[in-house]
Amino acid sequence: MVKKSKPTPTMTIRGVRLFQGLLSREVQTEMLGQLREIARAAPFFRPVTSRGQNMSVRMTSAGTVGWISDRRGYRYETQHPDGKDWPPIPESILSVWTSVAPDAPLPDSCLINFYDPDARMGMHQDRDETDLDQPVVSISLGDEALFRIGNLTRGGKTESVWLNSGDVLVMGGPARLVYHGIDRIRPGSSQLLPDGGRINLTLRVAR
Ligand code: MD6
Ligand code: FE
Repeated sequence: MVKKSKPTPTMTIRGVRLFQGLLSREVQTEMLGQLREIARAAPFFRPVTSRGQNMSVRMTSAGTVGWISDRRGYRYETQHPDGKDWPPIPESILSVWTSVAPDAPLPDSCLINFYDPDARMGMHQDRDETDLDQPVVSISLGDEALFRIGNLTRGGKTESVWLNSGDVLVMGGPARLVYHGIDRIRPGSSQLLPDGGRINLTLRVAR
């Protein structure tokens, strides 16, 4: 279980609120087991950008809608590319949302990204959701990742922070649309995933 009382951020960078070490090892292990079941029903796939480039992360989703990227562009869809509904978002993951975003409606989508040692994510905004007043909550599991935070427009000075397994981050309010990305992961920095790598969960109110 995640603590019910509203936690205080350990750090706020450009309005992005970071809750370092919010999830105990036990909670992380429970989530990992549930994510394995999700991946059995909705296997990870490597998204292709609208320009035809393979992304380096592998993705799947849980919830009533999941995030898809292919030659037709980015969008939320009610089904996995295999044609099946996405699995529901596990309670343990929903409870992180209600803990750090108690005033927001429940999320309908949980994007699951897997990073192998060479994976990264370029600077981007999350703006495919219908109501951009609702926050995005992100959970880091496994190897540490260098998270870069930029500005509301592309370019300019940036600040970086290492995200560790069990850290939770909230992008809401004026920080909802800041550019951000993952420069690299630190392979072997966590023992949570037996074969290494990093999983990032992003919870959203998509529709
Ligand atoms: C990642 N995260 O941590 C990538 N997006 O692997 C994101 O792109 C992200 O952490 C929106 C809000 C929080 C995030
Ligand atoms: Fe993002």
